Amino acid sequence: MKNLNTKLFYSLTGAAAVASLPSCAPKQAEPQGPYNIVYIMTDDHTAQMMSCYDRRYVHTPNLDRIAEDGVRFTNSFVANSLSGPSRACMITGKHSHANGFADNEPGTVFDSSQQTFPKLLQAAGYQTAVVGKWHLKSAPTGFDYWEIIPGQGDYYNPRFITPQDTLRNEGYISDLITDKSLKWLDERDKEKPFCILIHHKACHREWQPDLKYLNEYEDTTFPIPDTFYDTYEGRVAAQAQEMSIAKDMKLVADNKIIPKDEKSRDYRSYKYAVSRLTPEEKAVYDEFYSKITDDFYAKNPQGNDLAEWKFQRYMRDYAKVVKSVDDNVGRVLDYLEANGLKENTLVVYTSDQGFYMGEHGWFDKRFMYEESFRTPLVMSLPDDFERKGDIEEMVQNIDYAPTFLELAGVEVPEDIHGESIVPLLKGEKPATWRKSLYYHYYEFPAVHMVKRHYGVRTERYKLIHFYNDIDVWELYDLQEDPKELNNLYGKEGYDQITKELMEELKRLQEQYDDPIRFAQAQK
Ligand code: SGN
Ligand code: CA
Repeated sequence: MKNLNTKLFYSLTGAAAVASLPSCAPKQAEPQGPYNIVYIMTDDHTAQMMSCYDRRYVHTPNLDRIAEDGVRFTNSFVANSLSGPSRACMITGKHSHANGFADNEPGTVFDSSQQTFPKLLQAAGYQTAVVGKWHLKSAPTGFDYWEIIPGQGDYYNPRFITPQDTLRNEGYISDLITDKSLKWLDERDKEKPFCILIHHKACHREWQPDLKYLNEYEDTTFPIPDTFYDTYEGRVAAQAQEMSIAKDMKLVADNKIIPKDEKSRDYRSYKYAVSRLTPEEKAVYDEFYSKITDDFYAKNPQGNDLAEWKFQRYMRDYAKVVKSVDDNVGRVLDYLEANGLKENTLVVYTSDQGFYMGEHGWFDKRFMYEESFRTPLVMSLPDDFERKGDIEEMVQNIDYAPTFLELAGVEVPEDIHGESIVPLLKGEKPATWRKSLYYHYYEFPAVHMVKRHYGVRTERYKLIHFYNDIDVWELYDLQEDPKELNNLYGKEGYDQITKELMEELKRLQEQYDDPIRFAQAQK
């Protein structure tokens, strides 16, 4: 591992020699060895539901611990706001067209023979592991150890797949993923550096809480976002989506109403939701949601009252699921501290994308609008890095791969699209840092009916092109209109900025070699 140390030293200090360090060398100039990487990622966990980003809704003391102790990225984004594609971007460091996994459709399978950061770390002497959600369909490669959930997995008594078999496990998914991760950490070869991906199912739909937390947040009435009743004026694609809390969120599957008619389709949906619970657990679940159901029928909400009732149920269940995530992140942090690993380990907490918590009246993600284009990102840094607080530069999930590689002293391959954020972690302000981000979403027609689009975002503006079945552009001034309600495309006075953004978009599509360059409407 000596080579790793040397390379790392260069990258941290820019110094030309490492052979004999003077004893008075500053702390930052003495890397303690190759850094370990604990990369925790949840599913659909949005920054609005983390108290280190947003204090309106929930309390997440352990996620906040990471941010308080380390850094919080205030401009963190994904490249394609959907689970499988997002995971493919982060593991390859490349946009979707280059890694080949652009959507979650049945025919899309990750080509696991391609270059990924775990493979490169493994080749450099790291021990590598992934536990939890994988969602790339082909078996994981580049890992010494893997134990994943099938597809979206289950919250209660879930199955896990290993190279040998698929087994039902007793317990709640977030606890189990953490148990398995800590076990691996305990049993690993302690002579080698490691990289573990702890990838949770939570907080994915249908937000099923740990039964011990059913009563949490029940006394909370969450404030309704001020865009909840958005009418999507001037935004054709937003009008066509099917991710509205009022219209598309399901009373049974999502809001957990227990249907009375045992012959109905709804009843089958309820039976499916509880199918993994033991009879004792089901009794606890039924008791809780029966009360909710009775209250619902007593109130019989209609119109806006119904939409707001669904919103409150959604927020409460989601918040409970977040509580389990937070507990489990705390367990990992405690483990690292108790085992003397904290000072030499990068801990990353992020999500596969952001999510709508009622903004624009929605749940789900996919759009290049801020709530789902963004993703939370906080990191606790090895002691050699003294950077603390907020990092405001625009970063994207294609940046994780080159970052981890640089931290491991591995050369970053030229074909990776992302940029290593190590300079930002060292407190540098590189003048050449990216000034714009590229985004491309593909999965249409599909669940939630978000049309295909690509776009560019700069610090102030966003230009989006919805193509494929329509040919519609949108332009937002994020400074004047941060909630993206006013599409300025084609409006008087915006010709110049539109032209500049079009050029920037074209430049990015050329730089990344995206074959869809200014696609024309396809009928
Ligand atoms: C499922 C969900 C959708 C969700 C997709 C993709 N429906 O189809 O709401 O958008 O997954 O999510 S569900 O009723 O089956 O939960 S992703 O995070 O995996 O990309
Ligand atoms: Ca997701």
